[in-house]
Amino acid sequence: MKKAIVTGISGQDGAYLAKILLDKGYKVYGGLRRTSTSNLWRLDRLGITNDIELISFELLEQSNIFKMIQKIQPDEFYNLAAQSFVGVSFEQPMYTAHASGLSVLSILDAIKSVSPHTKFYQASTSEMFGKVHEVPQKETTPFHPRSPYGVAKLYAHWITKNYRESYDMFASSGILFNHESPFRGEEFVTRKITNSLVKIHKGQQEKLTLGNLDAKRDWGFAGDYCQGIHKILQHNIADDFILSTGKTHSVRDFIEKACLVIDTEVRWEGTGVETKGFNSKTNKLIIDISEDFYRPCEVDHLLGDSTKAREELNWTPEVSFEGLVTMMMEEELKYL
Ligand code: NAP
Ligand code: G4F
Repeated sequence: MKKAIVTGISGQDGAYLAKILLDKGYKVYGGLRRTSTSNLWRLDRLGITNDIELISFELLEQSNIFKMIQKIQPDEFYNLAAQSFVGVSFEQPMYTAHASGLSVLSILDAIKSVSPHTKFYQASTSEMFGKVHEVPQKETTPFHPRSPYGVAKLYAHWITKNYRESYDMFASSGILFNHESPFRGEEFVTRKITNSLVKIHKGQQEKLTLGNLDAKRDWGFAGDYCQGIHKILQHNIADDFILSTGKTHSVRDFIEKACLVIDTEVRWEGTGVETKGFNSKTNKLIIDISEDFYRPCEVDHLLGDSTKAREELNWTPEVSFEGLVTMMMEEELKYL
């Protein structure tokens, strides 16, 4: 039985990846940081909470990381834990640098010292491309991060590569473009939109307040991407791979598609922060804009080219943009 440690087990990707590994017969150790209330709802919804051995894991605690790896001697280590919200990284840049960047060095160094057979996966991100130097972005596209989160993740990405090249470790990174699901945290824009639109639809909320509607993202389904994460560590050599759909949509497109699921059409008026969205049937204001949700520096346009993963890993995303939006809306309608 293969042993895998998955950090960030309480997060979106942690849940999907754990399910994939359990279905493949792995013994899964889920790294969980201590909190005063349980946040295992995603694992509960997948019905896998009791199949995972939960272990105490804190990104900033080097000795905890070292002892855990020494004791478990995992075959595979998936590092999904991070301060993952770009917006917060502008408010907490130092914490983000430690949690999403430097902490990866503790993990790599522990693996090198006490469990060198362990294959390591780092959750890298399209946010590292930031102010993009080419469209679409490939593994060879230069990086230009635009947030403290992107900068921290770039350190983690390069230190993973450096340990691979210096110490011949099996250390790979997946450069994943945005991937969403009903398990997405409510502060990220897609889930904020689906959650709020359904609440408005059910009379539980007045309106939805957003930031920049014109940003474009290459949005895929997290379940598909976690299949890709597993494939990256099964490849015959350690390497870096982009996972993306190759299609991009604006925040505004996402809203319009989501509205269709509840038989609503949006009529837009105004531009920039003055933009307002009305329910075209009732004329009720349902969307407005606040500068509070703008970032000091924006990533305007992400579009990934995942040819390498498609050819070398035989990975393809299955859920379309329309399928993703519908899945997220239907899950909100079921649970709200
Ligand atoms: P997520 O839902 O926000 O999950 C993040 C996980 O990290 C949570 O389990 C969280 O625990 C844990 N965590 C945060 N700070 C920690 C700390 N100090 N010590 C230990 N654990 C900590 O993120 P996700 O969407 O699943 O993404 C997984 C990884 O992929 C992240 O590293 C993210 O940066 C990266 N990524 C995501 C995307 C995307 O579009 N989803 C794209 C590219 C890369 P709590 O539940 O206790 O907060
Ligand atoms: O949903 P978001 O917060 O995701 P963002 O910033 O692209 O980051 C996500 O994807 C990265 C991969 O590229 C991951 F590495 C990262 O961990 C995270 O999962 O924002 C998407 C876009 C941005 O341009 C933002 O400015 O939506 C825009 N937006 C407009 N109004 C908003 C809002 N974002 C949020 N969160 N909330 C708003 O009200």
